[in-house]
Amino acid sequence: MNAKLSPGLSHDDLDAFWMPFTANRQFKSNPRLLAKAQGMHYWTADGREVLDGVAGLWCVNAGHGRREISAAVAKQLDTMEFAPTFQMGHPIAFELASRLAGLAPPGLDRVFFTNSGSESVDTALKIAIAYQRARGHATKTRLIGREKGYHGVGFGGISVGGIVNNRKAYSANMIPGVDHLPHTLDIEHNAYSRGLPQWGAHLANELERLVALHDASTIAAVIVEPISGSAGVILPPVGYLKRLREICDKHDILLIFDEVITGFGRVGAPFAAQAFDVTPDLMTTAKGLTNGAIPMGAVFAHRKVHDAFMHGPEHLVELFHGYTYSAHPAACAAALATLDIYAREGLLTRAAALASRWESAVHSLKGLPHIIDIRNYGLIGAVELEPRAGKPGTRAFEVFLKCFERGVMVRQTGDTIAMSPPLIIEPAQMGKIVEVLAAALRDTA
Ligand code: PXG
Repeated sequence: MNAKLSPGLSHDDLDAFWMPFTANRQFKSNPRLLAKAQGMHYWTADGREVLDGVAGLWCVNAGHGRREISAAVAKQLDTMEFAPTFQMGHPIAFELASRLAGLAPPGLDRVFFTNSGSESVDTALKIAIAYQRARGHATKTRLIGREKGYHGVGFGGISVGGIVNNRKAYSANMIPGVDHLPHTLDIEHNAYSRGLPQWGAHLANELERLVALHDASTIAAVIVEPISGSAGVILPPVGYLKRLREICDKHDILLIFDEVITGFGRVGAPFAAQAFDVTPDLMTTAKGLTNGAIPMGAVFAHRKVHDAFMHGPEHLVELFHGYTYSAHPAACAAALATLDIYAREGLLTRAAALASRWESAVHSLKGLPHIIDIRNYGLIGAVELEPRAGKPGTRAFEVFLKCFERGVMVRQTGDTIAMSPPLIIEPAQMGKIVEVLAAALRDTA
């Protein structure tokens, strides 16, 4: 197989790139190459137009090819490609942090920069533990995550995460002192809920059980995704997140929201914390922060968390943590340009206006072959398929491939098809996503 896949690239050239979260051998035998993007679309290396139903990977919230972002990055690289932020600073890092603080829920106005969601998670976990120590509660070190949670791929993130395939090879190497809440996916009670499911708020009370088991004096923080994406779009039952907040307050435990996918407009408000009216103490973000154009993450800390570190001699470093590329100038420029677009086009709240159309569109699939549940919130949708006996995930993978062949990119995880289109989507494009998915489902055994 030496046919050219695109100019300068043949099948033999695919070997060196060990691809992330990919069936490498299968991919390389039948590659899917994206070569260009604009607006709501990708174009494949052989020139086919593909409607982007997942905002790249939940990150290109303002749609593709935003020249304001590339121009801002180019200008910044020409002016100053890099500047350290350890014991030094550069102006737009401060400007960006202030702008972000202005978008965040009340109190979460201190921002620590990272380069990815995984780094944001590990940063937030470390801040939580160090915060407890800084205020004299050095025994509060335990972290509580949740089954089916996804918090990236660092050792901290997989330890609090709850996806078995991400954990099993490292089961002896997880960070110690972690426990997990049960997940909130319950198809038996909640199938075909529109928006948040009514059943299941009581699942938050499991935190009381873990407190009774471990004692609050050992627990630093609870981390959850307000809506989990990677495990197949799992929604918080009505009242669940408020209850978690209450229990955390009662026991002096920090609450961390991992908003890597829910942040920056995905659920109809800047952050899910605002959409659900529950304010965490720490909030992890990445993805939509730069519209996916340059890697960047940000951890929002409540001022009380930040201020607990600001004691002791002023010449000493307060938090021994950071990355060479924390607040990289090119990433800051990309983020500022992205925030300008979000503000100008109202994209951080647009999903709220589109949510009911989106809900109707995805729920119109009910009754098609293999579907056992449909879930939605904001501009997130998921269709759950009956797994094939003994071959979990294969049916949904086939559906994903068929959609791609028919010009729509969705995302498959387990037996779920997940959708999270750019927030610039128009109703006709929602129609196309659903139409192509319906055809692919009818066409799949
Ligand atoms: N936390 C959450 C909640 C995420 O969704 C991460 C952390 C890690 O971010 P980085 O930037 O380190 O990848 C994520 C990432 C999917 C999918 O299809 C989701 C993610 C990544 C890749 C695929 O659901 N989320």
